Amino acid sequence: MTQNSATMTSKDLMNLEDKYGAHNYHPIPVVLSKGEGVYVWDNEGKKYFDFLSAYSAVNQGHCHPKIVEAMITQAKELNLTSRAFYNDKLGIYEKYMSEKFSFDKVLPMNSGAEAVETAMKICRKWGYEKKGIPNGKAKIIVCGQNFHGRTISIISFSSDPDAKGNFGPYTPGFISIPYNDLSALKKQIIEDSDHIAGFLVEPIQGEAGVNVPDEDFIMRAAEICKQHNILFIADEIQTGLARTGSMLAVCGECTCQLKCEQQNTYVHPDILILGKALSGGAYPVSAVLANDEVMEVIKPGQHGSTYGGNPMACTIAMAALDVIEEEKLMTNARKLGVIFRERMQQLIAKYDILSSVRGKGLLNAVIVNDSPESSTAWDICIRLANNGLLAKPTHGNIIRFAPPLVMTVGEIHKCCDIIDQTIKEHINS
Ligand code: IF1
Repeated sequence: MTQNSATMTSKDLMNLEDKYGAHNYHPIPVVLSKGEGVYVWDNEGKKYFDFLSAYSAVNQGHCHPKIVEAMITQAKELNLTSRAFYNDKLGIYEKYMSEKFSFDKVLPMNSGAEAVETAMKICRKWGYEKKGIPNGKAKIIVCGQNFHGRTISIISFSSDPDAKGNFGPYTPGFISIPYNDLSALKKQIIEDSDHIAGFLVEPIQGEAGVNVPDEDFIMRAAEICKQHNILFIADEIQTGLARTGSMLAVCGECTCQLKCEQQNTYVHPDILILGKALSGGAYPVSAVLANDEVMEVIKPGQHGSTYGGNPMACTIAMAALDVIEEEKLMTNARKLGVIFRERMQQLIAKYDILSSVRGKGLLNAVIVNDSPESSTAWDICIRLANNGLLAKPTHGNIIRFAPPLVMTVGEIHKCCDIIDQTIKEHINS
């Protein structure tokens, strides 16, 4: 018989993971058993503000009633058919997605890494069949400090020794340039223009500690790609779907919500990759979008996945996207982001232990004024947890703050008070 977690302590449950699970993570020591909106509860019933949102998958808040409802209704009808047959939700979903994001076509996948792999396969194939790159010579330009997932091909172009080390031999065909460096991009393209099929980039680098590029980087990079017949591939798995204050981060400050009224500020990628919040955390759903000229290189039998495009995923994703629009999460993320960074600036002025804050919308990071090898950021996160706020350090001395986008102004102030109180406590300890 399976054990009942309700009768167990958090310690027991952590011990189980430690003993029976692979040690591929080092979690903050809390065991979560319930979530609602911006809150999660641990197994002992302690309530926390969630400032990770499952790495931006839970933009709509935990267990959003509309998403859960859609999920339950569909779960009772039809779960999975495979793509050997049509299903009654896929076409409706694909039309919805195409119209919402202004692309001709969608290729549905499940995890983020799978969608990135899909985009790279489409890009290479387009390179051979449309651009005329000699067989086997296609290259994709990527950026240093990138994070696009965990598959062998993706980690082949990672600059993180943990993500990459001892997983070789690596997949060839990738060239890395520094992030936010237009001249490096131009130089690389001019050197090898006939072999370069695409440029894969995060509009803001999440894993790198919320690395926000220059205002015009994305737009200029897209222009350069266009000039040289190179596909501009935006990985919006983390930055997309209202997280940074617009439906897509490539939209920048444009408020047209993809109706493209302000064409000048809107970058339309050749390939767009979405994941995470596409389901609001309820189910693994990812997608690759492109126009016909690009997407048509994929013919029957050339790519797929057992679960991709299943009716559960389609139904849940449409509900999750409806919620973003109905609850105006873009506007809210933008507004709360300004408040959060303002409040953090005040703390930075007050406490030497904090050195800066950066980010956009509700994707933010605070840099702790200590070496990445120090335990300071980790210790602060443990204290934050004790005080009812969950966040996790990255790269040793950076704390990422990314709450669900359904937070209220009152709540974000309350959270900033908790952070203030916690830093004070840490300094006095
Ligand atoms: C983990 C970071 C966040 C992503 C972008 C693709 C993927 C991700 C831009 C792959 C995934 C995750 C995965 C998570 C940690 C995490 C992360 F710290 F590593 F950078 F979010 F900030 N493109 N990001 O951010 O998507 O296959 O995971 O669905 O534990 O590996 P996936």
